[in-house]
Amino acid sequence: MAFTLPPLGYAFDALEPHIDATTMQIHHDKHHQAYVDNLNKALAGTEGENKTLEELMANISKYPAAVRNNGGGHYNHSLFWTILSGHSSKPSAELAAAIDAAFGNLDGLKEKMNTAGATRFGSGWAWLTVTDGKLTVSSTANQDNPLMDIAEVKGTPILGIDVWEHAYYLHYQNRRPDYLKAIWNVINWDVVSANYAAAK
Ligand code: MN3
Repeated sequence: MAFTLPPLGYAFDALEPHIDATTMQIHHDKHHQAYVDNLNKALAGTEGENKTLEELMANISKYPAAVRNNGGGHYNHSLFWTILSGHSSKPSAELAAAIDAAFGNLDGLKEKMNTAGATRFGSGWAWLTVTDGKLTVSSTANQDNPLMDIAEVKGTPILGIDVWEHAYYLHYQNRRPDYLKAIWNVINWDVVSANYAAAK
């Protein structure tokens, strides 16, 4: 029943030049693997061992910090790999209409997400979430996410951007805003659109 590392689904260099292959390899094979291993270690022999990741997130306040940090890390990265792609795509008509209604247009969404990511002090994530049927932008610290019962803004995340330094430092060094600007070139809108349809 132990959690396992999901395959990346594309080559490490698929997101070049926006996200470099070495960053992707270390991020997936080392960082994400460590979250999986440490989550399994933290849950071993406890009742949490038989819970799904979503069940753990929904009741995370009842679990030790190791489950919150590593369970969040496993959930967040599992989503992150799927919402990235080297192939160009665009939001579905349905998602595009929701983005226009909430943020004016796609650039309005990008600006709001990039501000959320750039102003998150230290490590964390920027999120596009469906909350009560509406799109909301927020950010969380560390490996927290909007599925957690402790989250300030709760909902179903459909797009998450990792703003930990390990996500961008090799290529962008301290320039987090440049990484945030570039990542929109490799967003997999087919997956984000499907996430939206499922979440609303
Ligand atoms: Mn990360």
